[in-house]
Amino acid sequence: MRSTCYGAIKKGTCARPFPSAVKKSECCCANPDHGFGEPCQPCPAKNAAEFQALCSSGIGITADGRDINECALNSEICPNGICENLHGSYCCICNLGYESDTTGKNCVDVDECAVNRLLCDNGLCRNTPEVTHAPAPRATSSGQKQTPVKISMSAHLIHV
Ligand SMILES: [Ca+2]
Ligand SMILES: [Ca+2]
Repeated sequence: MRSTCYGAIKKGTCARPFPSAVKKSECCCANPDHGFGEPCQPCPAKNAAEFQALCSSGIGITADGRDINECALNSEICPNGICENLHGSYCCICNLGYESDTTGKNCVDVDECAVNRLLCDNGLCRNTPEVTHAPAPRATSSGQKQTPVKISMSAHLIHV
């Protein structure tokens, strides 16, 4: 039977309900940190026998062996990126100015200041959670205009 799936459990209370009602295995096999049902119960822990019984094909697969579309389940699964459903998993395609971490499931802000120390030549570079804005575009010796965005996206090209 279908019921509400919750994205998180905070201090024992289910939080962040997802919009559509799903089966327990769609909710709990997607992520054992979810909560399920009305009243909501925490999903069985990943190493619990109950989880093995419910999710016999492992994380990301329903009880009847179908891929769980994590992107459809949780529309906010990829902050700062776009979710792509994969068989048994998902990944996040990150927005400009963000890069995926080693799991491919989180988009983290790129520290443009660390990537390119020349970004703000005569100023103090401060990383921001978006594409870093340096002072106004300026012409290079070759006369080509370079915008700050272009600099931050191609840092290793201007080390000369
Ligand atoms: Ca999937
Ligand atoms: Ca940044």
